[in-house]
Amino acid sequence: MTQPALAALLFDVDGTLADTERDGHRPAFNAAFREHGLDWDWDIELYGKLLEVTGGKERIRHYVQHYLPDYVPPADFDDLVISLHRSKTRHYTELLERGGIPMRPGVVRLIAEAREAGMRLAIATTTTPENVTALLRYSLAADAADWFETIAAGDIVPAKKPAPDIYLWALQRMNLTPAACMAFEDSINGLRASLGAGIPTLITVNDYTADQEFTGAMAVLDQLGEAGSPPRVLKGLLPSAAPVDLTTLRTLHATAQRPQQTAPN
Ligand code: XBP
Ligand code: MG
Repeated sequence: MTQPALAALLFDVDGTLADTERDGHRPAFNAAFREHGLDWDWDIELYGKLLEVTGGKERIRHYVQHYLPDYVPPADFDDLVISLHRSKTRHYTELLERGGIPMRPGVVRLIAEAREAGMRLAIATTTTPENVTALLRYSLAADAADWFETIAAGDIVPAKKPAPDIYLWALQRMNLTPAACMAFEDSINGLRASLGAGIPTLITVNDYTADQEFTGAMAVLDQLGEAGSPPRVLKGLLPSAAPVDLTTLRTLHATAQRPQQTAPN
């Protein structure tokens, strides 16, 4: 069977569009803990382990269950988690507003080229919607949220990545088949989600995910690259040594294996 033409690019946010985890989400969690009088502190190494669990509220619960054996949760623990997470979101979006986190190399360039070519664009992420719109607004362009036909984010589906649900939700909203799309991810949880939805996926790793095993990805790169600093290919092949552009993506997509879709959670 021939592959349908590439019609849409679906982007993960954290770690893919921008390196938001270590110096964005992590300090925002810590600020929220301090604000609530808690002495919890997630250092860079611990946070790398906690990233195993996607979703901020889910991550806080996981931390309490697995790292604080002596902590006795208060009767209103569910409310505490919600309050902590609200405070974390505020700290995080304020950090973005201060211009705290740039887009990763090649992201602005590729999105501009895709828009010019009329390629359909979407976001598929586990992070809170306000975080996405703040990042797009302050690190991409004032109206950048409007460039994306669908922003699938946060609790919109109960089962977060690695479940395929957020991608399936976006596909349904856009009335697209997975084979007509390409996903951009940075982590194994993200790759499981996109492949589970049947979408061919390109990985750009970051410090937290560089050692993960990306079986099934079309290719694994260190970044999308810019003129003068091309991507380093860590796994798979790129059709050219140039920064990743639409021509590269179309060639990769035309030859990609079609991942087998799994059932939603
Ligand atoms: C992103 C996440 C998110 C953020 C925090 O994963 O795991 O949980 O760290 O976001 P992915 P919230 O890049 O795979 O979507 O605190 O808003 O949940
Ligand atoms: Mg990610």
